[in-house]
Formats: sequence, C-alpha cells, structure tokens
Amino acid sequence: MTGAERLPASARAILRGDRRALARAITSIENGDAAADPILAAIYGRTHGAPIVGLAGPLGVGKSSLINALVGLLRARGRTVAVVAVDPSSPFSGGSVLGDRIRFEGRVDDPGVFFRSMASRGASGGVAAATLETARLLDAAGFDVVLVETVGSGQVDVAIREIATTRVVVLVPHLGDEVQTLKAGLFEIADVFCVNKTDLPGADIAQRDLVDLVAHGTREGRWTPAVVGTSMTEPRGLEELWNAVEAHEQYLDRTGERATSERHRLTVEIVGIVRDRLGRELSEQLERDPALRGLLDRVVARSLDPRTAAHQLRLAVRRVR
Ligand SMILES: Nc1nc2c(ncn2[C@@H]2O[C@H](COP(=O)(O)OP(=O)(O)OP(=O)(O)O)[C@@H](O)[C@H]2O)c(=O)[nH]1
Ligand SMILES: [Mg+2]
Repeated sequence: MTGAERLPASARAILRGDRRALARAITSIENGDAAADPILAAIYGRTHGAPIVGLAGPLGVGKSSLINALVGLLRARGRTVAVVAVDPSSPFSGGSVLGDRIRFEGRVDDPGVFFRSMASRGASGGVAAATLETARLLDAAGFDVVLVETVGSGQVDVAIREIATTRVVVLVPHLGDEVQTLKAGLFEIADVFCVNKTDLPGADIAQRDLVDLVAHGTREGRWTPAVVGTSMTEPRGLEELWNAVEAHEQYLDRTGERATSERHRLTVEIVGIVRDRLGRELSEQLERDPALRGLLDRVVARSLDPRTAAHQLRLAVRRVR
C-alpha cells in the first residue's frame, strides 16, 4: 500500500475526515470529473467495509423519517453515520431533497453525522456507480455505517440492488401501494421489509400478508427476509428494524455471502467502467475517423444493418489497437 505521505493531499484530507474535502470529492464523482480518479484509487485500500444500508420504497412512506431516527439510534450507541439521499430528478425538481435537507439540518453540528444528497448529473456509469463510489469515500473517511435513501423510480432502485449490503424495503399499510411496489421489482431485492406508519389502520394485516409472501418466496438455506413494523409518530419498532439489519449483516459474514456478492458487485462495476469509457472513446472515434464515418453512412443509407456495422466496428478497433 502507498505510504500516507505519497497520497494525494485531497485523499489524505478525506482519510482524516475533512468534511469539505469529502464534499468536493463527491461533487467530482457526481459530475463524472476525472479529478475523482486519483482520490478513489488512493482510498480504495483504506476502506473498512462499513455496512451500506439502503432504504427504498414508494414516495412518502417515511424513508427519511426512518433514516433520521436510525441516525439518532446509532449515535446514541456511539456509532458514526453517513447518509446519502439519491435523487436523480433533483436537479430538475429540487423538491424532496430540499425537504430531506431541512429535516436533517438538526444534526449539522454533529461531527459523527454526514449528510449528502446525490444528483449524479453527469456521473459516468449512472447513479448506482456514483453512489457506490461515494459510499466508499465515506467508509474510508471513517463512518461506521452508510445509510442510503433512494426515491421512487426504477433506476434508483437498481442503485440499491447493486450497492447496498442490506436492503430495506419500506411500505405502508395500504395494499394498493404494496402491490405496486412489489410489482416494481422491490420484492426480490428486500432483505428486510419495514411496514412503517403502523399507527395507521391495516398495519397488522399488511405485516401478516408480507410474512406469508416471504414464506412462499424463500428458498432453503437462504436468508429469509425479516418483516418489521415501525411507527415514527409513536415512535416504535426502530430497535427491531436495526436488529433485523444487523442480523442480515451477520448472516452475510457467517455464510460467506458477503465475499461472494462483493466479488459479483466488483465485476459489474469494473465491466461497467470499461463499457462506459470504451463507449465514449468509440463515439469520439466514429466522429473523427473517415473510414468509420463511411461505415455509419452505409447504415444511414440502409445498405448495412446496425448489428453488422457494430461487428465491423469491433474488428476495425481491434486492428487499430
Ligand atoms: N402517521 C405516520 N406518518 C409518518 C410516519 N413516518 C413518517 N410519516 C410522515 O409521512 C410523511 C413522509 O415522510 P418522509 O419521511 O418524508 O417519507 P419519504 O419516504 O422519505 O418520502 P420521499 O423521500 O418524498 O419519498 C411525512 O409527513 C412524515 O411526517 C409514521 O410512522 N406514521
Ligand atoms: Mg425522503
């Protein structure tokens, strides 16, 4: 490993827990800026494997409220927490992220808490890759737990699927919402189901239905998703929720699944980076190189189909290399 004295100054600052350096590096990641490359390279070997706990679920189910309460619980236990709110639509709407900011502001003076929303405007590889790299920075900066909130749409649920070590799917006691969420593919990714707003009617039924669903879908020897009820108004269920997360984290270590899925995750990540960068290089080459432009002209003129053109392009690139 590189000696501390040979690390880039920004990476050293992040490892010291310098919040401004951290914020700057996250902005570089968001913007797809190459300035993040040496920082990410320098901190990679210095991460501790902090759990990345993702909370996903439909709009307004209480994800931010739960995260806020979890931050309180973890701080009371002496653990430091970083929160990443992923909202790809925020540069356009600004809505829910602003709401989150206001709600989390009460903790700005606590050095054991870090809050950041991610817009991932130009991030290469999309929001999942940017969030994973951000989580790594936070891990290297020494935070014990990284909590990730994703809002709504399918794209960000993928972010949770790809990066979180434990995935919490938050629902509320209305069957309508649940059916929609489960159809949207959240069911398969849940390690923990959290039925929030159990102060509202129908909570018992919702929990029982989920327990049934889980029992049907579980395979022998695999993790059985936990079903936990919470209410942030009463409040109740928060300890059970965190216990379920910890139980899953322990399961990952006990069974060796952490190492297996980490390997899979890294493969996806590396292939993604290569695909991204090769794609960009290739697009540039197509613009510049007259022979390749001729290939494109033939596709436009319908004398060549896109698949055959792609094949010829690959052969041409190989020859060049
Ligand atoms: N009755 C009740 N209301 C709750 C509970 N938890 C949160 N809420 C309320 O539900 C609303 C949405 O809460 P948020 O925590 O912002 O939900 P969210 O899932 O983060 O929302 P988005 O980020 O916009 O998707 C707020 O008005 C909360 O006060 C709960 O346990 N019971
Ligand atoms: Mg929220």
